[in-house]
Parts: sequence; structure tokens; C-alpha cells
Amino acid sequence: MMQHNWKPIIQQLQFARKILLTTHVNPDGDAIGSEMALYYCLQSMQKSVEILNSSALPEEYAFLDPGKVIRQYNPNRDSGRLREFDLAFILDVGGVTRIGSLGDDLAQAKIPCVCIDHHPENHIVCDFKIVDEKESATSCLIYELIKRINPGCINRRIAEAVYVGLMTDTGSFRFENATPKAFRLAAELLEYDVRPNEIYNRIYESHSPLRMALLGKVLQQIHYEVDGRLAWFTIRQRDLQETAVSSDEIGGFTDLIRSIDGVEVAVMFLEVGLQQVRVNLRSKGQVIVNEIARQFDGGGHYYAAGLTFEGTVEAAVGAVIPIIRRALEKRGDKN
Ligand SMILES: [Mn+2]
Repeated sequence: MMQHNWKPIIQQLQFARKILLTTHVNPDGDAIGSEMALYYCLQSMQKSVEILNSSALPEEYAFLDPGKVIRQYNPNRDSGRLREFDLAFILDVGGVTRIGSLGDDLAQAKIPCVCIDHHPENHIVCDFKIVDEKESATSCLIYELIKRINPGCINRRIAEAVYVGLMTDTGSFRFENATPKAFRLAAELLEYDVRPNEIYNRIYESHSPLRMALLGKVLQQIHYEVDGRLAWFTIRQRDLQETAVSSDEIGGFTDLIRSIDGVEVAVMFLEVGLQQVRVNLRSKGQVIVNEIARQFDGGGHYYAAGLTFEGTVEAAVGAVIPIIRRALEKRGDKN
């Protein structure tokens, strides 16, 4: 097992008074859970802590932030005062472009940065880095840090935040990264009265009927290629408008399409702006999709990755699909 050298980070923390936490665009449960767990811990140590993210907080994770401390980064309002921070934590991010607009401004502000992450091939340039791809979630590393700096602060809300990261990143304990260590940590967190059924329900069983109506539409328009091993679909602005669904409600669609028998890779093309498409890639294991995402400045995990494409949906499909098609054809039909 990898030994993490927390010492330099703990030293930085001793002297830092004002601390910034951030994570990747379109944050997931691990991103938000890691931020909130560390936030509560640092707050218990009388630090002044702020969370600024480039994207808005997805509704399904709002229960982790009852005090509404997570704010969306606004360059006009916030960029000038980034220098006020003594230390910044970049959590669950593998590459600087994934931080969004805050990334460049943070680099310019020249404040010491700590990166804590579990993505393979983390490219972040940072003063202090703890990156371990063997960890099931970034929140596991955050828990390790908390145990070193203030174990007494661990309570139900911290345990819950760590658990959300662990549960969501392991696909509710069914992906390859659901290791013995992950289950042991889950057991430890449950000792703090974390309730798995409640958390699962809040995140995965609280979808609006409108979202399901949109999903129904999507299910009727799946494009299958390479003998059904590739499945892709598009969601356009007008689909969202017609169904009154916001783009941050559609997390999980791509995972669902991957669950279809025979599908090896599922891809979603979501039109988020006039010339901007969010592309989600999910693989069952034959194709490593973060390599494909990286060709477009995206990233992620081997079997779950994403990228943002500047252009139309048609252009995004035209650019991404042939690469996956080739990867699948090269791979042959090995099951
Ligand atoms: Mn993660």
C-alpha cells in the first residue's frame, strides 16, 4: 500500500489562515463530498474556509451543504480577491482545464496549491500533491488527512460527505475500485451513523418526473454502432426546454445506457451552449475512455470520462464517434 507523505501539507495548514477549496467542473459526489468533509474539518480548526467551484452545485448533492457554503466562482467578483487566500486545495481534479475558469485565475494569483486526487495520470502542476490512483475516491484521501490533522472533529456530517464520495465513485460499491479497503472504510463511516439507504435514496432515487420523461425520449433515440457495442445519444437545448429539465439533472444517463446488454461504450452528447457540447464516456472495460477524452482536453477515469467540445453537436459526434468506433473494431469482439 502506498504511503502518503502528508507532512508538508500539514505544515502548510499550520500557518494558513484563509483557505480555498475547489474541484472539477460538473462536480460529482466525490468532488462535493471531498470539499464538504475537508471544509467541516478545517472549520473545526478555526480556519477561514471558502469553497468556490466553476460549476453550480448539482441538486442531488445539495443535502451535503445545508449551510449553502459552496458558491459558484464568478471571475468579476472573485478573481481580484484570490490573493487573499494563503492556501488552495484542488480536489479530485486530474488536469488544470478540468478546474474551469477558476484554474487559470488561481495559477495567476500564485497562492500555494495542494492537489489531492485519485485520477490516473494526474497532470496538475502544484506545490503539494497527493495522488493515488489506487484510492477508490478522493474523499478516502481526505478522510486520511482529517484523521491526521483533527481526528476528534469526525462526526456524522463529515462521515456522510466522505461516504458520498466513496459510494458514488465506486458506483454504489460495484465497480472494480470497490476494494476491501473501500468496504472497510464504509464500515468505519457507518459507525458515525451514516445511513446508506437514506444517502442512496437522496442521490439516486429522487429524480423528478420531468427528468424521467426526458430519459424516455433519450431511450427512443439511441444510435447503435459496431454491432451494438457502441451506443450514443444526443440531448439538445430544445430537448431540455421542451421537457423543462436543467442540464445538471441528467447525471447518470450515460451509465444507464452502458447497462444495456452488449454495449461496451456509451456516449452522451449534451448541448450545453450554442457552441459547446459536454461529452460523457462510459465503458464496460474493453476501451479505456479517458485516453479518448484526453485527446480533447478532457479526462477522468479509465472507464468513466468526460470532455467539453467547442462546436456543434454534429461536429462533436463527427470528431469523437469515429475514434471510439476504431477502438472497438481494433479490440474485436472479445468478451
Ligand atoms: Mn473521484
